[in-house]
Amino acid sequence: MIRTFAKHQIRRQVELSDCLWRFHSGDRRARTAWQPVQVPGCWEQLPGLENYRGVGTYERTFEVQGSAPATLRLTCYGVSHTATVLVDGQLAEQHYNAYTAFSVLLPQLAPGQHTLTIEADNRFSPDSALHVPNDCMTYGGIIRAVSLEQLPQVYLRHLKTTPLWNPKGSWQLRVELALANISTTAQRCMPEVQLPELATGYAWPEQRLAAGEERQVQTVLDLPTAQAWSPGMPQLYRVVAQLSQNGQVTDDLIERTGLREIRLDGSDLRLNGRKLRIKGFCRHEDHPSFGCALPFAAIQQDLVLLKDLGANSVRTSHYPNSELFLDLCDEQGILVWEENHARGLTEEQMRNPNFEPQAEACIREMIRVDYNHPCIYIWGILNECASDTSYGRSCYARQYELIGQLDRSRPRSSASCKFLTDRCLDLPEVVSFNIYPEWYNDQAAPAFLTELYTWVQEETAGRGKPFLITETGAGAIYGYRTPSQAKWSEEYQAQALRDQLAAVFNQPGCSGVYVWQFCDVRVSREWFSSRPRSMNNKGVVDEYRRPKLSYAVVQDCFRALDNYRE
Ligand code: ADA
Repeated sequence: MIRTFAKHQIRRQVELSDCLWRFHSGDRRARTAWQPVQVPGCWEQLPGLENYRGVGTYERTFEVQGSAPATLRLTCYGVSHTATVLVDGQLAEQHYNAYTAFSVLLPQLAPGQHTLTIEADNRFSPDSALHVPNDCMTYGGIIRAVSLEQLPQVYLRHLKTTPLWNPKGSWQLRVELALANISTTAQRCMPEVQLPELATGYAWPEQRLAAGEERQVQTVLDLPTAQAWSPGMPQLYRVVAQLSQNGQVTDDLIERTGLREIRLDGSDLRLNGRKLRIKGFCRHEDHPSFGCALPFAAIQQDLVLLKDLGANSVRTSHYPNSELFLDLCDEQGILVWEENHARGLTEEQMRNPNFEPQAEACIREMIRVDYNHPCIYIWGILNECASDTSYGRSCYARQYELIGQLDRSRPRSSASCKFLTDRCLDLPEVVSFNIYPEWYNDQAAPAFLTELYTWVQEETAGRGKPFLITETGAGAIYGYRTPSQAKWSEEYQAQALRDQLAAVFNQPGCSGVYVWQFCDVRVSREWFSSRPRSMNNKGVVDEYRRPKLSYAVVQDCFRALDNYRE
């Protein structure tokens, strides 16, 4: 399953999960035995490969229909963490980063059967600046869907929608459509866009594209009868783009939009004019039965629990999440802080020559694919990286600038742990900190937060900006109960979260919180010494989603608070 709605009615798109693939550990030349596996999936779920860090090879065949050669587009939505893609043994594409999609055109494939081979490599090395030994797990495999599309000579390459609240007091939608002529001759076509649920649309004049030409057309649609998207009323509308040639519809591309406006107002974040209160959880894509390749049902089950907890937002810590997850958040009105892939990198790690290209590629790919999701209200970067050094600051500045070029409709932020030393608070629109009073330090939560907030307001350029606590929590081993309330007990975690959340929601000027974290997750073996069970045990549920005592504490707190602060 790629999306929760049909992206095409006309164009033929096939998800390559209709049958098992064959897999063996080692690269494509290795002579290890094949075994049948499902895709998406992680090889850590296979007996004997639970801790395998290396290269794995996936392979299957696919058909080109018809009697003439055809151009296909192959899309991999997530390969962890470095992909090498071959078709009929010929190199087609390579890609780094498990959490962003990539596509490659396969031109003029002959009718009949072809072989697709994908090598996935999850090794740590200087070639990988973002997937490093960490307080989370880099799994191995084809962790999200793979699809093939048969493309016409001129096709709809991209559809971007931006909701606008116009001064007359009604909604508009900017629609940007990218066309591509992949034939060897000039082509004429008629692009149009429709919003069926609103019975409106627009048809552009005929376009003539030279061979190989790519072109963008755009329009702004007035939507006087449209309903807004919000957590309480997540109204979505289909945006259906079509391309006609010689009077026949030859291609289509369907997206969804939600009409909502995120605006900064002093120290407040306003959603459709109302002061937002964030009641959120940080969530890793991690599960003992699926690794990071959670199927639709497992993702939705997590969202069922998050809504039961009274949460209205999820922070995709610390990487872009699957579009299935984002679609479900769009449909259920769950706000998302989505962030590029980085966690706790030192200045030395940020000086890896691969770091900036890989981090910036992740930003480009994340925003390109996820831009249309109304649930995403903010873009985050570089969780707890070296924002307290001048070199680190230069990297933060370039990445904030890049986001600003790609999307001016959303604020930017970064979850920092550089208390009293962060040098980047002038750069983002929203100031965010991860705090663990009563866990990593024994300072009482209110005093710790007041000291931090006062420093930001009095000593930094972050003063007066919206302020979020993007992590707070404590560890608890599921089932460890003790009247002494020792650290790692469920009782201690429950009390710490009670104190931390009270401090956050009593802090004037604070727009809300993300609890660290939703569920216990697997971490790299190198982190074993500070992570009992080689897990990050700060979930309010364990890895099997069994609730700890803290579940009811957070639920009581979140349910008692409205989504808005006024
Ligand atoms: C940091 C980090 C999280 C997690 C957390 C913890 O805030 O951002 O990924 O490692 O610490 O559990 O200590």
